[in-house]
Amino acid sequence: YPEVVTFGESMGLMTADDSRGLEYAAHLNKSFGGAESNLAIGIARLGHSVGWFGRLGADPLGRMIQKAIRGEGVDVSRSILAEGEQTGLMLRENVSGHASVHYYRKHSAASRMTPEDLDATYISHAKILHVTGITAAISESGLATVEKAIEIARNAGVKVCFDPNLRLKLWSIEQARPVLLRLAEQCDYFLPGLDELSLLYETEDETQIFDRLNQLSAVCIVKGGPNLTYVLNQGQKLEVPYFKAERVLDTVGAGDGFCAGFIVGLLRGYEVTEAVRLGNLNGSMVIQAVGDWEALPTHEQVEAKLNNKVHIER
Ligand code: KDG
Repeated sequence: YPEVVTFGESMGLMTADDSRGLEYAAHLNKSFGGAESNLAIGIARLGHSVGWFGRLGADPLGRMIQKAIRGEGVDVSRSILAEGEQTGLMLRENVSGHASVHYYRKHSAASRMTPEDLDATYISHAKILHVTGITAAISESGLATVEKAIEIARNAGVKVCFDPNLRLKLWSIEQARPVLLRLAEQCDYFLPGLDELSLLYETEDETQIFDRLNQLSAVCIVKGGPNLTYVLNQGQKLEVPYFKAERVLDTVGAGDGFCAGFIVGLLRGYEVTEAVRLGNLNGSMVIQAVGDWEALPTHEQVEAKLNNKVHIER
């Protein structure tokens, strides 16, 4: 059984890497994305065992996604290719520095995920279960699946990591708030961004935000501070600085890369701040190339970066 288990919606991703945008671009670049599969790929590249599952359509996109995730060394044995259902899709463009995403995922196979799709034995044998608020947002049965998975994990003593991944194109803040705050109470590690917390707690006042976080039993890791990540652990607030990225080409996936590094740090028994440091490093590397997961580093690349090793290609 894998050390980490995660699940969620992965979708085809078509990007207009053309300043004319989706409306006028002649070609689209084809890949896929999904917060949880991004994370799973990140963990596999760092050399740890991880399982990702989701409901995909038995269609070309679904097969492409399942094969690609498997090819990254992630266990996909519990994922489902559902006959007669469709894999979700997202389209992206970046016109004059303005990035936007368009989802085609209503009634997708993933949104039909139900608690019956969960393999309780598989989850119970993991060390860490990672879930995100995206699965809670896509449908009522998606939310029920997240809640059931958390219950299975908690009963088995499996640690639960939760990234709210607030997506306001999927639900309103009024719909999201009670659900995400309830899930935050059920996890061991809560991994929100500072911008998400402002919306969830309806304040930009950081003192108030951190007071609210201190009421949670979870260790809270707050991404997106001024070039640093905050750690709130048993009433203590610590700051872990970012690694400077040599260039920033695409920030999508930074949070998932962060969570992958952080979880690997936990698996290795690092102190929380050390695990956050690995998360920061991982996040800083994924943003240096276009794509949600393609530039996630391997263990060797992370080691080389930490030891400032010069790499000679030929
Ligand atoms: O965190 C990156 C994800 O947002 C991206 O890969 C797509 O999962 C996705 C979503 O729902 O937006």
